[in-house]
Amino acid sequence: MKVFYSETHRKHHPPFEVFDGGLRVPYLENPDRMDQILKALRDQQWTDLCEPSDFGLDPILAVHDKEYLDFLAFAWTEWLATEPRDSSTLLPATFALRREPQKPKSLLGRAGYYMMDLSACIVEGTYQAALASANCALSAAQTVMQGERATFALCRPPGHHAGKDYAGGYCFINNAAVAANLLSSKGHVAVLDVDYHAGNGTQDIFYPRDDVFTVSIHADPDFEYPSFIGYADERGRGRGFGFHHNFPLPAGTTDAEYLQTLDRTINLIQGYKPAYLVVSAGMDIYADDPLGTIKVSTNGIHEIGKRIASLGLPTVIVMEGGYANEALGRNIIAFLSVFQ
Ligand code: SP5
Ligand code: ZN
Repeated sequence: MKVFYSETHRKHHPPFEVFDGGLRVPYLENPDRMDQILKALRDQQWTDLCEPSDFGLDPILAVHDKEYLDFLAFAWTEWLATEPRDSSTLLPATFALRREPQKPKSLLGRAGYYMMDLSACIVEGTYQAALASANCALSAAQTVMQGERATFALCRPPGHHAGKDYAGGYCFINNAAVAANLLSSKGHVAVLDVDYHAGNGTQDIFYPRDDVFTVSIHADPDFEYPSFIGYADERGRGRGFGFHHNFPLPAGTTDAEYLQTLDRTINLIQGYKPAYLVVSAGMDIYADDPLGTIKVSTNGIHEIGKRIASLGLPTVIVMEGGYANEALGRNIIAFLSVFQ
């Protein structure tokens, strides 16, 4: 299986994030995640590590707002120019309510406009890393369009929390959405998001569309991040109505319960008859994940892979979250190995 990966992610390594209560903690979405996965992938003879191609900005701008992308491109330089007391990472402390907010000129004002939380830390290499990550997803999509059965985009930073004009949850460019949008030029696409957190960015981006069918299984936002979106009654808008589905789960969900829900999503996707499948593969559903409360085992992850693979669709698998670094390698292998 072709695995698209770029070393450029290392340029994005924020020194900390801010947790509930204002606690500064070491950045959980760190480069070591990739090292753990790479080590495991290199041990398998069926994996073929490939550099992504550069697709330029057009396929990214097909999903994201131009002014938002410009913000990402220049934020770091502008941040240093403000001569902040602590320049280690750009983080605003005031956020825009999405009630037709005005967009201010000041850098911190725009950061608050374009960010939804205190984990989308911008540092010097963030934009470059985000572009390289999107190119991994685009390269994987192109490979599947050329006839491969399945490819893996080993994306970092992840993408599914990023919307058309906002960053959040460690995400800046929505890699899965950019890939799905490229595929949609060739046929209908289904996106299945199994990351522990609701894929709010992907949901937002495709909400009005009926040519990309989106389904997300995740911890109930009633108790978990991202709190304000990801509920079962959100089904799409306009011609997109009926083309989005959320499956919120309680804390403590076991393998058997998770797989029951997964089977429902598999049936929905089968009913849609897509030409392509994009999987937002977050490994934070794993029982020992430091951010998660869902109790899926490595075996459970293997079974999830099997059932998704049984759809028999050309599939782009996109890396999302997963913070139990020590287990990431074996969990990714457990998931991917059934697609070879
Ligand atoms: C891609 C991805 O998985 N992003 C997840 C971002 C989640 N950020 C949530 C931070 C909430 C902090 N709560 C800490 C509770 C630890 N027990
Ligand atoms: Zn997640």
